[in-house]
Amino acid sequence: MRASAVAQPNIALIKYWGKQDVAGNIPAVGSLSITLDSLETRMTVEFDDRLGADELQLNGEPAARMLPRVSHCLDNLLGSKRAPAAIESVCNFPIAAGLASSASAFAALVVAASRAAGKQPDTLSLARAAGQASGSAARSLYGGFVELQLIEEGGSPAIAVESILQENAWPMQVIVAITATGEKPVSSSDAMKLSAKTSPFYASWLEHQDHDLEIARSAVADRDFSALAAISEHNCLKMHSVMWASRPPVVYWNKATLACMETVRGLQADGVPVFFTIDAGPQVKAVCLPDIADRVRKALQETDGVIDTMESSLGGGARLLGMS
Ligand code: 2P0
Repeated sequence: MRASAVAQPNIALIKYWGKQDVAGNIPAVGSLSITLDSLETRMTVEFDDRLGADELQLNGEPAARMLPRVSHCLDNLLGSKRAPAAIESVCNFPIAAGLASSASAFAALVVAASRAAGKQPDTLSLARAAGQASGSAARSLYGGFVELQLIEEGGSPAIAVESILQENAWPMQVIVAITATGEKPVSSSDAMKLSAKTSPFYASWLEHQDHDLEIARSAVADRDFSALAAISEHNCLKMHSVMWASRPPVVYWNKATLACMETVRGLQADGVPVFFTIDAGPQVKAVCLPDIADRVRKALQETDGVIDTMESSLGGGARLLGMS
């Protein structure tokens, strides 16, 4: 059986940074994100006993380097006695450049693989399987505004994920300013470990996250844009401060990253409802209300060092495209 699924990346407004269980990939903190619409990864999975081992194609090319992580995710989902899989991944945006390509990839993978194996687990089980491969991927199983919480289950930490507001309940537009292409110098996983081990701000980051989440959750419930903007920018800058204070420091920004932040600040000074957020990469994501998206996009396009922009509204969670 062959199954295809699609998933979108998500952008965290309240960030996941740090792990409490590295082996199980359980985050140290909860997070809150928005799922995008027009950026996507499509995954097709077919299990075939005749294959000697798993095979992965990424945008039509063999992708041996990424295969172990993908195989490991399939083992976690279906057990290591499963048949070898042929996996095809097609991604319509840059990979490993701070645009959450692993989130959409693993979310689409768990949906396609479970159906190709004749299984139909509930969404939380799929989210947990995706999250084991990439923490942020757990959120891409759900649409709109999504919260990932940490819970205890049978004496062990686990994640619970839910959509707290559907994508069409509070429309937003996200404009991504691409300020560099190419892969990032340090993976988020490595940077998180370094932060936990060496940053003097890490303990404080952990301590205040629940409070930030509470403020963001209320802002979403009240559709209070300025409250969401303020806590999102604060949480983003706090995460980057943790990284900057690590040894060696982890700095994902470039000159254009800072220039984009200044552009957003300029728009805010003119009363435009927009805010920025930045993940483990140099790209800047501007989140705004849909009616002023053209103005925000134009301002970012005109910012020094911006190579390109991408735009997306909010989207739904990962879903099956078809089986054959
Ligand atoms: C996030 N990031 O909440 C945060 C903000 C980057 C900065 O989740 O180690 O690729 O695979 O669990 O999911 C990127 O980290 O990390 C991420 P792993 P992942 O979106």
